[in-house]
Amino acid sequence: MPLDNQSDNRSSATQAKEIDVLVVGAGFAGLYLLHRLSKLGLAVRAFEAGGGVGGTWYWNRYPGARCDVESMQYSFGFSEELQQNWQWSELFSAQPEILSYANHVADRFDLRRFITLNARVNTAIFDEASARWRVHSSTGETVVACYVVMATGCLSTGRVPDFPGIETFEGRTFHTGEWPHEPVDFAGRRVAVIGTGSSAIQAIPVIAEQAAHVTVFQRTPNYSIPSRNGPMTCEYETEWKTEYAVRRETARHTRNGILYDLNDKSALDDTPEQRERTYAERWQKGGVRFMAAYNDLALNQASNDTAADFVRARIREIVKDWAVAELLCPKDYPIGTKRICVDTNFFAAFNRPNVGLVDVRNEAIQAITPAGVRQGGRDYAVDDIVFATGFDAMTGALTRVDICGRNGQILAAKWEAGPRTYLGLMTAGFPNLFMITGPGSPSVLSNMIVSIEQHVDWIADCLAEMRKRDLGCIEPTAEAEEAWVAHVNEVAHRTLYPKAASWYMGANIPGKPRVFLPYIGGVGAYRQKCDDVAANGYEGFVMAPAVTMAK
Ligand code: N01
Repeated sequence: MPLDNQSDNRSSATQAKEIDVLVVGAGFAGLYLLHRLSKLGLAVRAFEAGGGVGGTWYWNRYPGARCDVESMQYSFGFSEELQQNWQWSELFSAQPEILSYANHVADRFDLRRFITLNARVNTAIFDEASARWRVHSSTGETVVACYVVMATGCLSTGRVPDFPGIETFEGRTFHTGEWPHEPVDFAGRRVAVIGTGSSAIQAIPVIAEQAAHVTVFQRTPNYSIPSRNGPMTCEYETEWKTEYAVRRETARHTRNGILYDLNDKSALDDTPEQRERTYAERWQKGGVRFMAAYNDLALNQASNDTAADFVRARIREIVKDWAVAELLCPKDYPIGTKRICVDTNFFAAFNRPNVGLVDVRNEAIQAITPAGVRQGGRDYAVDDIVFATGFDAMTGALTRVDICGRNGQILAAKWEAGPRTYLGLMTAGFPNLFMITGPGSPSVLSNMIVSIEQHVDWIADCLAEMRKRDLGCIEPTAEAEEAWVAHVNEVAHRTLYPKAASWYMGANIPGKPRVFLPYIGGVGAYRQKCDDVAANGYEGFVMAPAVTMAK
């Protein structure tokens, strides 16, 4: 049986109807939650919508899918044995290997007994009299829990735009975030790829190697840095494993939870020649460390322009057709303010005779027809369409569940004008409902595993403290939430990020409020804030006595 398909209900844990904590999702966040909370002796269960564990890495199986944070860093640090024993085969691991790792974690820490697979949570209703959540899943099962933790991921609600005629298409369609489990053969086929975000940028070069022809429909060009991926060397692995304890701890206090050499000076402090050398070195090393070439690339437009100019020059060098290169050069937003992409041969793919680029910025896709894509009055006949069109990021997975808090308030309604949280951990009016890497926390601006571990540890420590003090109800105050929302906004608007129409701003979903969703104050500063809140008696939260939380 393939690892990712294991459905193991061997223990009574998955049968219990009244529990302490229900975890929604069994990706990396859900797995670590189950480990920490079960170790505390709490009665836990998880409902997982997928047929296996792994979250993002269970769903995103498109060709070329891999992580753009190095595996030695994009991995759990909570267990010394785990981090010493597990071996990564490449610097940047591909999806199958990361999924194997998630399955290994589930087995190694005996977590499957808590997880019900193929169970999507549809409704969660807070009963004020008993201070309990009633949670209903797609399997028809209802569980009553003191606490609910939404470990539903930031990029888990895929989105296909509402193109007219989409239902008439006679070929195959795919969304990168919900890719089939069996291999998809593109040999000899004409493929349309819609979108040029991180997913498309990884998928296009791989699909182009198989397909007869690939037509890429691009609305906004992206800045992308070569990954320079390669096999893991014994020396590199040993260097990391010897230093793991110190390196992990250092990463927890950095700006985005990733260790790389931040050049702590302004781009404008260097001469143009020095800058060119610095950027060239980073381009040669590859990966997101390019954005750490100077300390003000996210803050100062003039500094940012120097990095953006460098990348545009590289695109013009790589892409042979001048007109295609110009279309692929991002020009109207600062580099890094849409998620920087990391690629293997993306720009070079446009030198292939079987890859074409269609600009849909000025003339949008008019329709999907039975035979293909219609744009600019022209019909592009294709056999397959790959929608690499992204996600309802950060809020989508939360608001699509019918979450009903105090006084019948629905979460989606409360967040109609944008998400409101305290620390990205909880939202007022929804007692005992936690979020992992929720809006208002560093989340997608960080190494997700570092942020997941920090949130899980904070929540586990909080629940342990509540149990010690015989408390069973926690909720942020409206004032604390108001102040945090204002702070998240204020910090974001000190940067260049709001200048781009990005999914960070909700701009990819028609009608979604334009609010900067993650917290950009930095992983280290944010961790300190969370620790201070806890040390000050959970400042900004109201805690009330327990009803009957299990001991
Ligand atoms: O999604 P996206 P993604 N007509 O939203 C286009 C993470 N990730 O799945 O930019 C035409 O970035 C849209 O155009 P525009 C990473 O955080 C990580 O690629 O809105 N085009 C855009 O080009 C990433 O940022 C990894 O103008 C339309 C594309 O579709 C996040 O996931 C790998 C359109 C969507 O790009 C999301 O990436 C993959 C329309 N109507 C993903 N609507 C790694 O670790 C949308 N588009 C490497």
